[in-house]
Order: sequence, then structure tokens, then C-alpha cells
Amino acid sequence: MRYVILCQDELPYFLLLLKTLSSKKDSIQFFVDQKGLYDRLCALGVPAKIVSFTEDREEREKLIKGLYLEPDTCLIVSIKKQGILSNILKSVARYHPYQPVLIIEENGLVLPEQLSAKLVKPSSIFTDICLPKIEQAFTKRRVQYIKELFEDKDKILLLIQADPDPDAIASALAFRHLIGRNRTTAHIVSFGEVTRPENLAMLRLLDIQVDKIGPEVFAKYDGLCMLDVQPPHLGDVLSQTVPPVDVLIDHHPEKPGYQAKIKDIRATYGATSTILTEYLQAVDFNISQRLATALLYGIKSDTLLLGRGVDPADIEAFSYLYPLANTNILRRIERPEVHPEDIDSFSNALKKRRIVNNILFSHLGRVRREDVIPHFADFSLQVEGVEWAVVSGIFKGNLVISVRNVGYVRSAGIIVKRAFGDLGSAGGHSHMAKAVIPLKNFYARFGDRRESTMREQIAEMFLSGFEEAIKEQED
Ligand SMILES: [Mn+2]
Repeated sequence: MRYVILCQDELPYFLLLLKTLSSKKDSIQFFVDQKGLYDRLCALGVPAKIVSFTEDREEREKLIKGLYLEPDTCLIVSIKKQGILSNILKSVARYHPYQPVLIIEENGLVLPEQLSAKLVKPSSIFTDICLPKIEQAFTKRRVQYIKELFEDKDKILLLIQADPDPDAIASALAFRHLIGRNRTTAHIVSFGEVTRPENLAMLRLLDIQVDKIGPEVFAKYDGLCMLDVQPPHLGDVLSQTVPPVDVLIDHHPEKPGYQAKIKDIRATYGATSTILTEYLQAVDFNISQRLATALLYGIKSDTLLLGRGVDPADIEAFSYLYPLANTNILRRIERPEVHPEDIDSFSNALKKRRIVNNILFSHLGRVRREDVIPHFADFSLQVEGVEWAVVSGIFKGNLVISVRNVGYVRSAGIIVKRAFGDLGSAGGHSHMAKAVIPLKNFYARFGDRRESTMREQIAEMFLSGFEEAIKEQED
């Protein structure tokens, strides 16, 4: 890049001094009107010329016309007086149309159309570049405090919520890295178990272990950190036996009634993983691919791919982690493998599908993993003309029904409640809903165990629930 600089102040000099003088590839030519600046540039061996930036039109035009600007040249202009600056830009537009120009100017200004000019405010150099670093310095202090706090502790518990989700798991993993521990000296634990197939896939593919514990184990540890959760979220379990919490990091709104030595709660953030990413950045931590993948997935899943409750910090962390993560693993986590035998139930279900009034019904029979049911419902929605998909399957003694729609129609949650609510649990959102009916309830109601009966009854119940919901809406 070639730079030609017209300047009256020292800012461009400082910026280019720092950035460009170190690069042998760039060439620089200064035009200045101060002797002092001129002398300093000469002393550094930077080509400089003394000119005057005046109101005089002839002199100005002569200067601008004479500038040697090549296609790869960027003209940088930093002139104090706005009137003179505007006139200089007009001349540049006239003699060098569509010249790329960078204007350093605090108060903004109307740019001539015939210029490819962009404006930068000197104060934004501080807010965009320095301010984030200042924030990082404060974050770094917090991380240093945290590290100090755990320095003399032998065994540390990293406690996450009862049905650990990717954000919590990733945060705990990141925290362990941050304090320089391994899985024997810092245990990731929960009062419950990881249940969702994607979350289990995350643990398997990223080799993370989450142990189920009861409050009795607290005595064996001398450090407690809570991530993505606060004591009141855990109900009674913790309130009776609560050991002192050393560190608590979370993004849920702050609950009263507990203490922690260091508390970092940021309710505007979409994910705790974002906070941990900031911690790692602040101490220039060398984030491994495994950790980046975990954190990226944590942010992605807690914010529904940056679509819900997102703070600019989440987007920042996401783009920082993205190039470090393994997107193949991420894909495998999000789309857990289908067992070969489940493919058979897919083909059977497809063969026996029924479409009534743009509603596709299919029944998978017994499945090995519950999540294939909603996945199959998502897939069914791709059939041309289909607006609703109602997919059922049998899993662990329950009839599970998954409902999806294309989006602009009636609420799936309400219909599912009307249709199946009296046989089991049923509900959901406008686009997706689910019912879980104990098989014994179903058989007791219909007195028939044949699969064909089940297919028919599910369709019939759903259609009448649909009717009911429409009527309610009309009333
Ligand atoms: Mn979370």
C-alpha cells in the first residue's frame, strides 16, 4: 500500500509510525505545514514536504493536482479547519475522482460524491481499539484473583445445573483450563444427569466427563465454583448443605439469598460461555480446538444460533471462537448419528405415512433414541405442500408425539394440549410441540395394542384437537 498524507496534526504521523514504518512494503509521503513535524519525519527518513494548507484556491489546486496518486494509493487527510478541509476534498474529487481517501475528522462532514472516501473519528480509535483492551485489563484482574483463590486448594468442584446443557458444560471445561487444572483436581459435577442426545454427543465427541453427585460429597472438596447456575436454581439440595461458594459465573438474572467470594453475573449475556471466552481472551489463553468447539456450541445452543437473547458480546465471542473450532465435530454433535435399525423404522414410517389436509402423519414404532422423532418431524415438513408434521414413536414405555408446522398457522402447543393433554403431558410453542403419553394410558383408553389402531387414533385425536383449537380461536 502507498500512503500520501496531508496533515496538520500529529495523529496520522503517530498512527503510521506505529503501523507502517515497521513494514518495508508500504511507502509513505507526508505533506505537512509544521516545521517541527517535518524535522521529525526527516530524522526518521520518512519522505516529507512542507506545504501550506491555505484558503487560497490557486495554491490549493496546484498542490492537489500535483499529487502523484497511483491506483494502490490511499490518501489520508487530517486538516484542522473544516472550511479548508472541505475545499481540499473538492479539489481531490475534481483532479483525482474516485480516489480512496481516509479522512481523520472528529465532527463529521459531507463527503463529495466523486470520492471513495471514508471518515474516521480520532475518538473512535480510543473507543474501538483502546477501550476493549481496558475492559480486558479489568477482566484480567478478575481472572488473576480467581486463580489466586484456587491456588492452594487441592480438589475443586465445578458445579453445573441438574440437566447440564452445552453452555454449562463448556463453561465448566473452560474454567478448568483457566485455573490450570485437570479432571482429577477439578471435577465437573451436577446433581442430575446429561440427558439430551446432542449433549451426550458433545460429551462423547469432545471427551468431557460430567459426574452426578449428591451434596454429601462437598466435604471431600475444598473449593466450589458454580457455572451457569446459582444456588437458588438448585432448590433445597444446596440450601441446607451449602458450602461457601468461591466463584460463581452466570448469565441468568441474579437471585438473592446466597454469597460467593467472587461473583460475575451478566444477565444481558446470551451465554455463560461468552463470559468464559472473555476470561480466556483477557489472559491470552491459547484456546485449544476442543475447548473452542465446546464454547462455540455453548453460545450457539444457548442463543439458538445467535437468535435469542443475544448481547454484542456473544457475537464478539462467537466470531473469536469460530475460526478456532472444529465445525465438523460441531455438525456431528448437532446431528447425532442415526442407528441403522432406526433407518428401517424411517422407511416403514414413510411407506405408511398419511397426509390429511396438508398434515403429514407418520409413526416410527419403537426407536432407540427419542430425538429421532423430532428429527423425523422436521424432515417431514420438507414434503411439498405439507404444512404440519405429526410424528410418533415409542420410547421407554411412552408414546412420544412430535409436532412441527411451517410457521404461519395455528399454535402447535395449543393443539397438542387439546389433542393429547388428557392422556399424558402435552404442550409446546407455536411451531413445535410434543406429547408424551404413557403406553399403558393409551392402551387403557383404546383397548387395542395394534400399531394400525395407534396410527389411526393419533391422527384422529390430533385432527379433533386441531378443530377445537380453530373453534376456540374463532370464539
Ligand atoms: Mn446458559
